Amino acid sequence: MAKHEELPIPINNNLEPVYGGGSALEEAQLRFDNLKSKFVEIFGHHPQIFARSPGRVNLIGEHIDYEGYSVLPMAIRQDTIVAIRKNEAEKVLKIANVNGEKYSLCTYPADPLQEIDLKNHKWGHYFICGYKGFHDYAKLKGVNVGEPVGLEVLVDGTVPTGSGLSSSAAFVCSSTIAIMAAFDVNFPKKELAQVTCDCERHIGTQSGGMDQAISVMAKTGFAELIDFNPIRATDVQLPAGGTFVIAHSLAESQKAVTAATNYNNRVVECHLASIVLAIKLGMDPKEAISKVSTLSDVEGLCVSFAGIYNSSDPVLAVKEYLKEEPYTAEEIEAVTGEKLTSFLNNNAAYLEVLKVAKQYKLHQRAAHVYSEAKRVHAFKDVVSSNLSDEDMLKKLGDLMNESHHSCSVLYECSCPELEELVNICRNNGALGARLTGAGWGGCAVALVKESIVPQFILNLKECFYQSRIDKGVIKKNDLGLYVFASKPSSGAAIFKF
Ligand code: NG1
Repeated sequence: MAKHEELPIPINNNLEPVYGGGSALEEAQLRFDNLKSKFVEIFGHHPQIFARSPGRVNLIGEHIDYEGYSVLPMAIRQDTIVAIRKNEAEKVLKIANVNGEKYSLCTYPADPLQEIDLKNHKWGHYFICGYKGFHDYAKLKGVNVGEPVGLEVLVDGTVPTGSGLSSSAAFVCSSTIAIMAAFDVNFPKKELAQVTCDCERHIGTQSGGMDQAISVMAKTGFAELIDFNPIRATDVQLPAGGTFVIAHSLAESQKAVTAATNYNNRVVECHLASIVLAIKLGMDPKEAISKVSTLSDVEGLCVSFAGIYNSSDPVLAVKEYLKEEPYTAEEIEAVTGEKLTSFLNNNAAYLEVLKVAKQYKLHQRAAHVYSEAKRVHAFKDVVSSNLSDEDMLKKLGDLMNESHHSCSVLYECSCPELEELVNICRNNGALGARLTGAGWGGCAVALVKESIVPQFILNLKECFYQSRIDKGVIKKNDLGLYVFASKPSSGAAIFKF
């Protein structure tokens, strides 16, 4: 039987396989009905096809996907649905949103080689990202999709934006899949995960690949261990009796705006840490610069070093060879023998980082990445062990707490609101709680015994959200959008009715 990741995106003629039954199905039916009627209102005819892709919550494994390490997310029920129709008569891409007040109609030429105007940010850019990604990949695979044609598109997204729940991946993946289906093509899931990850470079953001992989490959009822190079998904059955509660810190993480000091800065620090480690562990500087770019590239050398102490822990090499005090660019250049601006100049985003960075915390970032990578496997080992559900949940909670500590202290990607929220979760009975996603705002995820979930959510409302409601930061009626329990949901799908 073909492996799950090698299968194409499933095509359904009804909503049940994706949305299940009960109120979730009813809610989905309403959204699809609304999409259909709005599509007719805007474009004058019915859509040809629909595609959906979900957001995700990362349970453990933060800021390590771009270092080549496995992560363990699950899909959430919130998703983006894209309704689409080819329009052979007009070579224009028209992208509308059901929330037209917030997201006004965007139009683009049908030319897949167009450059995206990054200075003038528009929500529709994410669709064009997928459009370019699809055409690039079709060309690479020798699939003839003919002359560019117009597309009419209507989008409905329920993944909260800027919350660390991958609304952008849900949008890019559902767009790419809708475009693919409109052209009557269906690539295997793992190829789509790669295409949708790579195409984000068109809008100037970097992506580690986790979000797209889980959005495309998720299965109802399972979290997934996602490996990279090559992309692979392994089902992880979570223990009974535990539920993940997702809670928004209400600090919005503006990834694109803060990239140079936050997300991309950490990518550069890890890159530099890996080169310095490689050189200190005996590699020729020129070779290190050309061959090493992630901490996983240099893990083998670190593990060999640890062998001297009868250990296999790469953190020992970090402790030995990377000083705890931050490095200046000059200090790193003294090791590499080459200017940072010279060997990182093939990536514009890196150059932006170098312009604003005053120092580089190599020790802390590498210690986080290696220890977090280990915690992901420890998490997977715990769920596959013979422990009782009770003991399993306790151990998983401990790993989540350790992960948060590492993100907060070593990787410095937390913020005061997330610290407050994580503490409130723990004080109200969570077995473990941590920031999830990139951090610097966005959501926390807490592991909570199923039996106390309603009370837990009430307590969060009282201890964290009430004061914010009183100050008018959020509306009382919107609370359900900011704090909710989540079960592992299904991945991307195409609908033809
Ligand atoms: P979010 O939280 O969606 O911005 C980002 C990256 C992930 C991963 C996490 C940190 C994108 C689209 N997503 O997630 O790949 O690196 O941060 O673990 O860049």
